[in-house]
Amino acid sequence: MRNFTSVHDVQDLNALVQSARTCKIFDPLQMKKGKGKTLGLIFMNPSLRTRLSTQKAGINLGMDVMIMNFSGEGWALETKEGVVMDGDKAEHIIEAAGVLGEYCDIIGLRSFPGLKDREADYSEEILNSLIKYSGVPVISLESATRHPLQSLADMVTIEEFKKVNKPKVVMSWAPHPRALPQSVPNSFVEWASKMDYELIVTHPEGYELSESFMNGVQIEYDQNKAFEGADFVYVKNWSSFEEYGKVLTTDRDWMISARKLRNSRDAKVMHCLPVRRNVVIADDILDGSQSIVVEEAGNRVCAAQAVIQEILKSL
Ligand code: SN0
Repeated sequence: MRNFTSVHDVQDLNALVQSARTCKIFDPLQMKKGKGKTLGLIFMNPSLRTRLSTQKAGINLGMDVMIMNFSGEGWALETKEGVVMDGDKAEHIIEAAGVLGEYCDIIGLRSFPGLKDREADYSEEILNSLIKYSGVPVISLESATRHPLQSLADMVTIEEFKKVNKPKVVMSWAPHPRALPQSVPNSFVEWASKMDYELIVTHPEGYELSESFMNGVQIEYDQNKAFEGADFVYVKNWSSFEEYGKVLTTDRDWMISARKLRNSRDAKVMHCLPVRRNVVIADDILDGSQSIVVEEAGNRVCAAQAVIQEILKSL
């Protein structure tokens, strides 16, 4: 594997999930794998889990890790090619990427969508320019359309907690006051549909995700019905794909609470975090035994480690 931007970069998904689980067992030899190599992590947007778990993964592999917050600290970046740069953007991605490639052996990039221009967001301009001009492997730390490190950690978490061979996994939309990316849900369906799960997506009408990610995954518009017999409920808000970037409803009735899950099979509740309490998920779930959101976040380290380890093999 050279780049890690989506599940399509993964040759053997089950082997990668297994490798992530193995990374949890401390092995002193792992510290040698990345010795003398530099991992650069570039953030255009805020981060807690992705930043620290990827840094920790790099440290566990013996790498040197450099982190830079571009928003605020870097030069304002131009990403369009062939433009006259006489505005407020001081540096072009072409040079910035080339320079990062001089300093780093692997680069991670977080770049959220603008949620205004669907075509621009879904073309993944910044991520693709970094791949094109850096000359080194690139890891997505959540791009405009996907969050593959999160999804890998999610698959590891389901594998760890599942009690039946083929669990019923329900991804549910939940209300949120702001317009959020489709990256996490896009990525989750893309990964979960490749696993041996009964996968169902539930959301209000108008929140259909792009068919290129859904690929025929079943939608159940009745959330209560979707939750019947569920083993896992994966909660996430996203803004509309069709009416791009719009918040169509904030209907509080879609919030996940203990009452909502009473017909599930004592479903474990997952969320990528940060989660707004009593808007997205109620306290009675987050403070109870059904929530596995912290364990899920813990798995971000072994997921990142398995990916970096795989890329190091190609260097
Ligand atoms: C991001 C998202 O993609 O939805 C990051 C998830 C890993 N979440 C947010 O931006 C939440 C912001 C908020 O105001 O609650």
